[in-house]
Amino acid sequence: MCPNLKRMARVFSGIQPSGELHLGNLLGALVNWVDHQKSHDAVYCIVDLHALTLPKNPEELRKNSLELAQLLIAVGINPEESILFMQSHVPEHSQLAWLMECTVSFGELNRMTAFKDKSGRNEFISGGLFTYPALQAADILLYDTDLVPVGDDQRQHIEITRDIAERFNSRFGDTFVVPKHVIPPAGARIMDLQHPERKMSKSELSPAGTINVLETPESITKKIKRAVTDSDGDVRFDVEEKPGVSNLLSILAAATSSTPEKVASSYSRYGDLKSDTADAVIALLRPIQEKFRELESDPAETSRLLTLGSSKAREISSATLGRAMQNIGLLET
Ligand code: ATP
Ligand code: LTN
Repeated sequence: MCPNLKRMARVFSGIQPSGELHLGNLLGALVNWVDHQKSHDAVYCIVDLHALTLPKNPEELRKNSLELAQLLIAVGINPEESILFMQSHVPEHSQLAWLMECTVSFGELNRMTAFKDKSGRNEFISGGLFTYPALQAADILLYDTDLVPVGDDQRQHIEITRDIAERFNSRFGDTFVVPKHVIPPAGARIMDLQHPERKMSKSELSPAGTINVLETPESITKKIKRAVTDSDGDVRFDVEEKPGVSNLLSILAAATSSTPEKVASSYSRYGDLKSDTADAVIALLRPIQEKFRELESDPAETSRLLTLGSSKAREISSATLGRAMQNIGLLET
């Protein structure tokens, strides 16, 4: 199929089953995923192969993968209307990834800040961690993706995907749609509550700084009350000078569909800002937690939905892979 055929714009995004889903994932990415379903053809992938780039316990990986699928549905992804699937269930991802590895240069991979971050923090650095962006490019390009909703930390990975697609198209003829990223205005970068200079992250061991989507109201309140602020007592959005307070303003703004600047103008005391932020987060998470408990009791239904997702995904991905293999000069079977 020609990738330029007129059709509804397609969004694609991915998330790793690498630990518990947190508020940064929800506000930076998933809220946007749910929104895009209304006006786009949406494809969402649990990138379990990407999770293997850092050492994982097999049982935990399996459990996290199923739980993440249930959480995504609980957040509002509709697997009957959109496509929701596991990356490892669609072999075209690994197959196209090799063509992508051979299209990207060592120098380009070497400039990725996510690799520098993660390789600096881990003892075992796999080859896969280095070539990770090639697999991510394959994920995106397989679906003739127009838009990729992600948090701010993924900007560089989408840029490299665009570079790979353009290089492939110019060497081998029109093969891939060149995608654009979509970064949400509020919540694009939710920071750790204890270390507001670094992002809230699944793989960073900072329990007091991370709010998980399944966390209890008591624990959420406690963590937000203890969040690091500063001593000048002024409620103002200023990421450089006041990272802790600005992070709370971003969270409250994203949870209430406002902007951090607008939210800041309603507060003069850190205590009030903290208690309203805790209440807004609890209210945001309550319905998600309730829906998750329902889904958790029926794992067979989740498996059925994932099988449906991978079969819909393969219809699209096999056509793109075939086109790429042919254009690059591989002999047909
Ligand atoms: P890891 O720490 O293992 O890299 P992660 O918590 O960064 O995991 P990912 O699976 O890499 O989560 O990301 C899923 C989505 O959530 C991506 O679109 C990413 O941009 C977004 N995201 C992750 N952390 C944040 C954050 N702190 N603020 C905003 N968005 C975020
Ligand atoms: N690298 C991303 C996860 C990811 C992704 C994707 C995001 C893998 N493939 C394709 C968007 C599109 C991350 O670490 N958040």
